[in-house]
Amino acid sequence: MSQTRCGFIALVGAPNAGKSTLLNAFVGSKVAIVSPKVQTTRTRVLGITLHGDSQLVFVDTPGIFQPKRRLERAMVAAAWQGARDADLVVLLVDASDAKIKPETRSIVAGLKSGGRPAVLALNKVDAVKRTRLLALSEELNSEGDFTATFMISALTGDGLGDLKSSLAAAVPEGPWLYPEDQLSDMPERLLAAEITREKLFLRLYQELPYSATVETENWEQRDDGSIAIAQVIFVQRDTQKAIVLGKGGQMIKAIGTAARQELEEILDCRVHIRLFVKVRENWIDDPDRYSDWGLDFNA
Ligand SMILES: Nc1nc2c(ncn2[C@@H]2O[C@H](COP(=O)(O)OP(=O)(O)OP(=O)(O)O)[C@@H](O)[C@H]2O)c(=O)[nH]1
Ligand SMILES: [Mg+2]
Repeated sequence: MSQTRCGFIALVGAPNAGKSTLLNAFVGSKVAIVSPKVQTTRTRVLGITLHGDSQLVFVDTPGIFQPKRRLERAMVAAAWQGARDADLVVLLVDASDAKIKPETRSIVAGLKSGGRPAVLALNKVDAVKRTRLLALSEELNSEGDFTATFMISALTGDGLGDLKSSLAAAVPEGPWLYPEDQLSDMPERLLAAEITREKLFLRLYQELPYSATVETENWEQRDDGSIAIAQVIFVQRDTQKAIVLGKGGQMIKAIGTAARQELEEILDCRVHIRLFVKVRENWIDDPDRYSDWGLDFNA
């Protein structure tokens, strides 16, 4: 029998680089939520996949940026922890940005000073000119310590095969740590809450600059095989509650329908969702709101 390999591969990068999109593409299933808004991912999310004799455990992390508030500090701390715990680190950079973001520069410096060689992946090649990619690659390689550079599109799949084979060859020898068919370690209740948060963000990211969070309060497997889920959307102000509800309750209804449809696909059964909106001015400073995500309140 050939020797198996298994390793943790952290995906790090500035907010919006496409880390969660890449994780989902590698796993071939929606594991982490994605939005055009920065700071979508709040905590470490695992996506597990096989390549030949290797089991690759991808660790999606929140984007790394200069944190100001408590939740942001906890998110950035979780991201660096993800990088420290991993066998390999992939730094994802949005190549379609006109300039290298200061956040990206600080991650490059942080990896270097931590003595962590990383793989550089320039993402969104579908949206950039080739000449720009080469210049960007040169500039980043002169600043940081990268073992290899890949040009990819997490969206179209371009270049993902090469990146995956290279990572599969680089993870350490050892037994597989997860069952072959496991895709993630995220509890279903949390995944369901994340999906609703994604639908909320996709519709309202301009009106609700991340002052909302979602929790699954109840999860009931019914005799007819369907699942009934009750969730609470926490917002900080009455005006935000009105926005989430929408005229005649239309907004919350649309969010619920979109979340239900996606969950039915993932869970492969009928799903009923009931959504409630609660105003909690200080949810962002409430330790209870952090524990579901495994974030450190005191980071
Ligand atoms: N054109 C293009 N867009 C992409 C690509 N990869 C990701 N995106 C888009 O970039 C946006 C951000 O993607 P995410 O995967 O949520 O980014 P992230 O790095 O996880 O962001 P945070 O969780 O906020 O740190 C979304 O609108 C994606 O559809 C790509 O290869 N090409
Ligand atoms: Mg993300």
